[in-house]
Amino acid sequence: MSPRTARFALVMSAFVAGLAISLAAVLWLVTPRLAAPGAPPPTAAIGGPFRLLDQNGRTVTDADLKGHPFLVFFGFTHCPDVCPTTMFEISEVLRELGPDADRLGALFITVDPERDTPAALKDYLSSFDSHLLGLTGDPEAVAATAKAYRVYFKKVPLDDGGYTMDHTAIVYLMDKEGRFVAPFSLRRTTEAAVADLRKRL
Ligand SMILES: [Cu+2]
Repeated sequence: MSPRTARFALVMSAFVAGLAISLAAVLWLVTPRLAAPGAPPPTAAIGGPFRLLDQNGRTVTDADLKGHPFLVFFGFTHCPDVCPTTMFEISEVLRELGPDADRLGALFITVDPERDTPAALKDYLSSFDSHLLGLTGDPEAVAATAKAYRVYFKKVPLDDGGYTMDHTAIVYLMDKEGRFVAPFSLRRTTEAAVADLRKRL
């Protein structure tokens, strides 16, 4: 082989190897994961039992929500933008639902129980629709609930000595049995969001 042919062969084999790796990656992504026979559907992996305190200091468990579909959002009252925006948008949906809002649960679960006491949640939620239930608890109970919903959160120190929280910002729609239905999109008109919820009531 001339040096030129050898170089060409080398480049070609690197190209083919790269192609094979890409193809394998694509196949891995598009192949549905095989579940064990009799295993619950993957959506069952989101949600689960919890035992927390609401903004009035009352104990609320997942059992209290049985029989009603519900929305769940994890956040914290010191959040500068995402949480207040989401709470505002959910409030718009609840208002548009009118009396039907009584047949739906809407949970704001804090990822910052250190600062978000029931009293802090009560104060925060006074700016939003009164159907919203703010939930907190001891850090272990909150962390277990977040884990059940596959919610990521992390304390991030700020320059001023305080801290903020990084967190998953998905609104979950759960059915009457407490099973995950789908992420609930607020990137649509209030009417469209309400029509989606009415189907579940
Ligand atoms: Cu937030």
